[in-house]
Amino acid sequence: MKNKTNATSAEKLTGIELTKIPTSAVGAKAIKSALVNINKEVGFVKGIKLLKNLNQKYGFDCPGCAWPDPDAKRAFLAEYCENGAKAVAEEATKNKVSPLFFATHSVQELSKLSDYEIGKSGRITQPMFLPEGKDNYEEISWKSAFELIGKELNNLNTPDEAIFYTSGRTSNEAAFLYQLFVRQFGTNNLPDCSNMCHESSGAALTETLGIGKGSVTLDDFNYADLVIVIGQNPGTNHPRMLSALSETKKNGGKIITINPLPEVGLLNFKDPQNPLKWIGKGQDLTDLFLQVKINGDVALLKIILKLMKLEEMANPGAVFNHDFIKNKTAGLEEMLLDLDNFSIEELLPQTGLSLEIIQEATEMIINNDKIIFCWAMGLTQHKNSVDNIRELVNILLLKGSIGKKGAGTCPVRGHSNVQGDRTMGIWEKMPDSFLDKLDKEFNFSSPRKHGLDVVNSIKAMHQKKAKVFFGLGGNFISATPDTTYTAEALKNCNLTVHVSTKLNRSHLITGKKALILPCLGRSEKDYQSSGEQFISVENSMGVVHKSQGHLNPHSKDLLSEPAIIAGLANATLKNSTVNWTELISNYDKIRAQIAKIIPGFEKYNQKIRQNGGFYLPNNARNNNFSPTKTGKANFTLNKPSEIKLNEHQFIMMTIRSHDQYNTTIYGLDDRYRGVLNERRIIFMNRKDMEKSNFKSLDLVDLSSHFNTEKRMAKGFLVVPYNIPEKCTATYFPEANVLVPIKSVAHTSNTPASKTVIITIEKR
Ligand SMILES: Nc1nc2c(c(=O)[nH]1)N[C@H]1C(S)=C(S)[C@@H](COP(=O)(O)OP(=O)(O)OC[C@H]3O[C@@H](n4cnc5c(=O)[nH]c(N)nc54)[C@H](O)[C@@H]3O)O[C@H]1N2
Ligand SMILES: Nc1nc2c(c(=O)[nH]1)N[C@H]1C(S)=C(S)[C@@H](COP(=O)(O)OP(=O)(O)OC[C@H]3O[C@@H](n4cnc5c(=O)[nH]c(N)nc54)[C@H](O)[C@@H]3O)O[C@H]1N2
Ligand SMILES: [Mo]
Repeated sequence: MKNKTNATSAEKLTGIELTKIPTSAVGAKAIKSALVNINKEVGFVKGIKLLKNLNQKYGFDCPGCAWPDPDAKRAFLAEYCENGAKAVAEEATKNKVSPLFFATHSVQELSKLSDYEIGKSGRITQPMFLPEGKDNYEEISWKSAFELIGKELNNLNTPDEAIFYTSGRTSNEAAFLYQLFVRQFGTNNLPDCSNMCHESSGAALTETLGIGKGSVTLDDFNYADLVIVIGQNPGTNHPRMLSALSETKKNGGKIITINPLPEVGLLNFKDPQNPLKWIGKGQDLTDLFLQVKINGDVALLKIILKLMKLEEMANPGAVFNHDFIKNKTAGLEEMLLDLDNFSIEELLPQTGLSLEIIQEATEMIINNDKIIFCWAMGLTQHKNSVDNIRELVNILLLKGSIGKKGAGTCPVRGHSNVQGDRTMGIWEKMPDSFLDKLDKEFNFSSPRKHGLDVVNSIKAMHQKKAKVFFGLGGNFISATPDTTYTAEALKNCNLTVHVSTKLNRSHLITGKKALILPCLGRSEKDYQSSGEQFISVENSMGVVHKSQGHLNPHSKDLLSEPAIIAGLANATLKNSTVNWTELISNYDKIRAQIAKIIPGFEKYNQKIRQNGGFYLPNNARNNNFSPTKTGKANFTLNKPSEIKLNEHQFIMMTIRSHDQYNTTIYGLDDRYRGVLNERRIIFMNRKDMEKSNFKSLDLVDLSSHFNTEKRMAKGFLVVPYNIPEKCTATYFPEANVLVPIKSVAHTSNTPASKTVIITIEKR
């Protein structure tokens, strides 16, 4: 039966309409879109109540992105964005997936639906079990579910045969308990969504600056002279960031945007918090737009470095911050020398840009001191993504543009608590310093052998070296690369388990047996034996704050994530040194343990009750780089892209539309790119279309090429778009089937899902 399940979204087309691309982002249309969505999913009255509590100090943290909230004043009904409102609506939806739903819909039947249709089925109300050989999920009690998992885990030859995945919505409290359980069970197999997301940023920043997190705070945007937004689409994915950029501009700062696409939000913005500005032209945000080719960033940044070096040689002291370089950094000479190995003539074609516009950008960098670099997946999901980020750090270091107000690094995080989960120990290779403290506090020996990340977990399941998969949130089959290969890997498992709020494809591509454990969402009240609880999360800028839901739970049978982990631990661990039931009776008890182990969390229970939360320590922010290997901030040597395309090949990036949250599809429109009611599309340059003899909306099949391997995704419509030649774009997750499992970034092992080499054939 399960061999016939569909691992990818249905191929059917939904009726595309191409519209004019809007000239500005947010404004009245965004507000309307948010309200229509809320009304449809939850109803108007409950919807407005929800929005009122979103991102307020007494309310709950938006389950959308990790962009921070203002430290001081928060506008009533306004600290959310269109897509945050949609994220909330998605969780609070009226639709329910009950045992009756599962009894009347087989797994195979459900797998034939599109990701959009699967998600819209609604919230799961009861724990569900898919026995071996059966076609339908059946109701199961929590007790039996925990016992079943405990039995399977204890039957393994070694704890390393189990995989424990986390998606970044999990709270600090749940994450801490989870990693403690997994290590008491005996493995470090703790892959997380970060492995596919900002892992490259963490690797590059730890090496160069001694901290894997960004250095800036929200306030720095008020003081910056220059903000460079590279490889990121905030208009869709971090809309509230546009308000921060707007502040930079009001204070006289400038903005450079580096992206293969002219993303609407970055170019022009209408402030949603100022209704007077909803009509009219809006504010131009970008001062200089560099329409770089996909993966041309190292080449571009290297040209900028070479131009900076030339100017400094002609005019000593005019460009470099010599005091900073001398006192704070290591490796300048090698970096400057290495630049001679690359010529501008060779680098320029990789960027697709004119030298003049790069010179203009370089002048803006030279003439300003307080520079912030913001980036996201456009830099982190390439083979040389770690080089991308190290190279931008080189520029900041030459300028001494870090560790001072208005300057520094800003990797813009995705999931709302992905950064906090790492801080809590969700990582397959946590340092011994953390493990030593854990062992001492809980009186056990945690394993020291590094565990498996996402890509290596998939390979291990494929090779039948791992046999139980447990996912705390997320949608593993759809988020990971190489869908067909990953589906085979999951089907090899004895048991797959998902702790989820909503139905997704990972519930349908299963091991021999499967469980769905339904949990409370952010917006819901969480009662434990001592009374009502709150949880806490860390945003993109290292602020830890509380989050408390206000809605009644969707079903009386939901458990909180901490309660699920405690149930699991009680059923699995014999003679555990942890009293799990006691810890979850009152989350203050979990926080008291965190306070003893993790630096920066001293007096956690007291500090979390302060208005707005508290900042974690950040060495780079304080101009201290002592945690690096040299004890100083490190210049590095980096390599441009090695991708060479033949005449028929294109490079493809897999990106998000305006109407999705990762694998959760809110709707079928990509309003800011002028595409309505269709997701199976490929954006192409008109000249490339002419050369290939394609017309607008031609139906094509896509093949990716890696070494000698070929992968196919069928049935996409060609959409002419303003994108550099030889570059194309499709949506994630529909195109993940084309991303080869072995095509990963060096050092971070992140799938290179923004550089897939493809050919395109007309039907
Ligand atoms: N509404 C909404 N919000 C979200 C999410 C969501 O799906 N929906 N996802 C969340 C998560 S987990 C994350 S990680 C973030 C993702 O946020 P983003 O990184 O903004 O998301 P992507 O759509 O992957 O966009 C990548 C951007 O990089 C550009 N790009 C691609 N390749 C290159 C390149 O080689 N060089 C340069 N310079 N640019 C390139 C693309 O054109 C696009 O603008 O958003 C978070 N917030
Ligand atoms: N090709 C390609 N692949 C990519 C990317 C890309 O740009 N291109 N981006 C990558 C990135 S940046 C990321 S972060 C990953 C995302 O990977 P994941 O985090 O695994 O995927 P999501 O789609 O965010 O997970 C959505 C599911 O989480 C569950 N969920 C929602 N809220 C909660 C909650 O509060 N608790 C629990 N337990 N479950 C909840 C719901 O059931 C929902 O279906 O995908 C990666 N994959
Ligand atoms: Mo992400």
